[in-house]
Amino acid sequence: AAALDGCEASLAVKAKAERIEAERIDVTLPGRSSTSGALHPVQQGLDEMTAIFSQMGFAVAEGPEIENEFHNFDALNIPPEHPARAMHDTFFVKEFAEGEQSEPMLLRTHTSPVQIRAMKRFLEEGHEPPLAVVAPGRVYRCDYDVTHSPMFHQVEVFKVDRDVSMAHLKGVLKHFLSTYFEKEVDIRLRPHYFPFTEPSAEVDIGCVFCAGKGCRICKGSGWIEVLGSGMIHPNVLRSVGIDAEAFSGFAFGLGVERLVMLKKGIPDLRLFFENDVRFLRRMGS
Ligand code: 2NM
Repeated sequence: AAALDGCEASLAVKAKAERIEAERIDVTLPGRSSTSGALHPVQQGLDEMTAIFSQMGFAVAEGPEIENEFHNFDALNIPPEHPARAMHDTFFVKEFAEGEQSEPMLLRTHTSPVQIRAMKRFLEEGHEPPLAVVAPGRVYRCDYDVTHSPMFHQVEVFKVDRDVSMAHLKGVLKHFLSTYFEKEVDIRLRPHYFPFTEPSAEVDIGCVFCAGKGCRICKGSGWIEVLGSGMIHPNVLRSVGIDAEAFSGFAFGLGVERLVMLKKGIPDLRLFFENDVRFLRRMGS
């Protein structure tokens, strides 16, 4: 019995020694490093731009990517024969029946249908302008070359109230562009045409690469086109039931990829969509 006790005791000591050895931790070993992901540069840009407008008091609105012709075209004063409506510019999807009726459906070609929906909802809820909305999101066009992608991102902005003028448009643009580019930028409005605005203007900023001296990027002009804008066409206001005699509004739309490229000096649009981790790592915050 004594021999057995002795054996038991020595086995217990041995087991404990083995357990301590097995559980030994070298606290001097380096830790396991963790890698952290980052938002895609386009998403970062979209968030930054949306935040600037949000801070100015614009409400953020989102809406469906599959739209009907009313919200994407008709309500925006885009005539039935307009080339943008053609199959070769717009992705139509198989018509689907909503209830009894079936109507053509498409991938939205801009985020304006979100604006139209926001205006309609606001009026249905019994409100009167002022109404100011920013609509960020994906849009789709049948277009694919060095400077065009079939899917890209837009931010569109509008404000409707009594006595809204182009001066308000200019002020908002100047504040937005200077905040986004983190420096005081010069802006210039050039007459243009859009069906949904009258008057319409394209907006240029003083070249962020050469400070207006003229370089390859601005093709020697000292100016870079950054977005399209104008005063909302009375037909657009009427299509959602806003009294176009009493109210006016400004609106503009910009391509997110284009602005991110200008801010970050990204030379090729395709870099955004190739998902090469070397590019994504370099752009990670
Ligand atoms: C642009 C240029 C000019 C625009 C118009 C509207 C709406 F719905 F309020 F009428 N949203 N965005 C607009 C105006 C967009 O993009 C180049």
